[in-house]
Amino acid sequence: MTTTDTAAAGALPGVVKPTSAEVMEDTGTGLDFGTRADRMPGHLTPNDRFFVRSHSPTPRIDAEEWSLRIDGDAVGSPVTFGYDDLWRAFPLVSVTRTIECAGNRRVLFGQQHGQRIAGTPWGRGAVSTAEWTGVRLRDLLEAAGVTADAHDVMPVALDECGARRPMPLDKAMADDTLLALAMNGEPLPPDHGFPARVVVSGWLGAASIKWVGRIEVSRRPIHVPWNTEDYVLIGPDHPAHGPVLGTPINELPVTSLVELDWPAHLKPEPQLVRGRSFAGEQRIASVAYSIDRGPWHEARLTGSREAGAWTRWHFDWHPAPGDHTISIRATDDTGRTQPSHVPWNRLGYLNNQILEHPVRVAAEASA
Ligand SMILES: Nc1nc2c(c(=O)[nH]1)N[C@H]1C(S)=C(S)[C@@H](COP(=O)(O)O)O[C@H]1N2
Ligand SMILES: [Mo]
Repeated sequence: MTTTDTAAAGALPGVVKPTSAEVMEDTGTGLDFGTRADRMPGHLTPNDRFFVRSHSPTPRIDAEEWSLRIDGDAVGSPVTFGYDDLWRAFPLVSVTRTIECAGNRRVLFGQQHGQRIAGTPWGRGAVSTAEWTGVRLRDLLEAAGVTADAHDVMPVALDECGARRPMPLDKAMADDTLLALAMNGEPLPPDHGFPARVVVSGWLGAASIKWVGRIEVSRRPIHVPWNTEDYVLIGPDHPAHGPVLGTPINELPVTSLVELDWPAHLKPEPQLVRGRSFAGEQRIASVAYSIDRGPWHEARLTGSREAGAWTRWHFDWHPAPGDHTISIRATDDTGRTQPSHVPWNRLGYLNNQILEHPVRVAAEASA
């Protein structure tokens, strides 16, 4: 049972937490707010700055009345868990994982291709990192007697849009696929999926379903709009297969951001330029930078270099006054790197083109 107050939802803001322009990037949809790249403290994104991407308003759910049902034709014994059961009956696991929306940098994609693209107009803010604590999805599936012939596992949400997206059994059984109950040491905030959300490491954000109320386990592949028409690469390089309009997105490619405003305003003095790169399920191996499209140099990687979470880096720069471009190209330990061009896809997903960050350098900050 869920107490989602739909009657009052129209009167309540779609997002519960404050989304001040000082720390968040407002996409204008009323539901989607990015983390400002130039306001990123530390390795973990604080809960109040973590980006929000919701297709319908944040449901207000009472944990006491909430439950999670696991069923479908590939479980031997369907089960229902309450909130306290989840905290007590299973080993708790914590992992640091980055969540990135497949549509991050869509506005830049539109500029690169000379078109305006439908969908949330994301700048660079649809990526954040938290330490997630919860139970392994595997433990829950085993408790429900998942059968050997299970094919797809699909979390189903309690929000108005009934968000759902399947993943194959092996991803659901992975060590670091969680049903998260806490984020950076606190119970999940309402906007991030309270009381429970899935965290699917290294995959597009849309796989990490928030406000989960049911998990369906199926013997057959499951087709729903989020893997047939949305979160699918659609275009000349991506032929349709049956009900699927193109290539469904799962693992994320290598991407980067610079921790500066856009365009950046800098003074002509020696300074550190900082940024972060993320390689989905893989580990960042190196990050190269170039100034004004000159030779590539290696940035210095700092801190954690875990697969599934972003890696921080920096380099020294003493810029001369004028307009400049900082280019960033990260590479992961499987050799995947950021391309100089990302082919067209209709919904503007997975824009991981070599980042070209515009910079204005002047003695006066207001230049
Ligand atoms: N129930 C539900 N889960 C959802 C969504 C949603 O709209 N409803 N949005 C998805 C998308 S597209 C992304 S990118 C991530 C964003 O997670 P966040 O809001 O915690 O940053 O949640 C995913 N999970
Ligand atoms: Mo997303």
